[in-house]
Amino acid sequence: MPSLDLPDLPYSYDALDPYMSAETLEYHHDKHHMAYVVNGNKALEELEHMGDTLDEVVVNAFKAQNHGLYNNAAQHWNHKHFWNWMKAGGGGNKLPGALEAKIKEDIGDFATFRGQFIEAGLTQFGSGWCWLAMDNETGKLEIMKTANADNPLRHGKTALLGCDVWEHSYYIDYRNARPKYLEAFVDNLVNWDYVAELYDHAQLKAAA
Ligand code: MN3
Repeated sequence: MPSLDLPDLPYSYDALDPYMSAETLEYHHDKHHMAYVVNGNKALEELEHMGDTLDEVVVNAFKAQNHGLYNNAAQHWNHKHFWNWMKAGGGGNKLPGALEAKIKEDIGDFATFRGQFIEAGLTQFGSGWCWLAMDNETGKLEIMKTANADNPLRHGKTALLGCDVWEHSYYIDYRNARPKYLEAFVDNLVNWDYVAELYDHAQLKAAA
């Protein structure tokens, strides 16, 4: 596949204020995400073809036990989506209907989903991510958490929503208060339209 590219943020640096500051987004996007892109490209340069798409590269790097490439390519994947999983004026319980019904069927009502998602982020020891994901075999939605760069792809699951619980994502705005950051993410930042878009795409893929 072509080399990894750092995408622009889909909003201005101060768009998510006060829930996520411009300073956090500048460091997180321009420095942390950029480092994954640069290091991922360095790892890719030394290898034969690792896949046609970023999804394939992530899964193939894991299968090859190439930790350097996996960590950077997976973090690139995670952050590409993470910027889109947030928007100004987002969050809360106004979910597109089909997605809301599916969450209710597989996980529970919104309060149950919210509680489990936040709990997964809180109990991820050290750096990592918490997720709303769909199992590719059963089609069921579930809450999961992963350490460091790891993501649902190599577990046979499709990520619909993820929250970065590395300290670089919240320390400037929340210091060590990870619970407050996770609450702000769910209540004020989630871009449910993007989550619904990924859900629709996963449905089409499952039906194909
Ligand atoms: Mn991050």
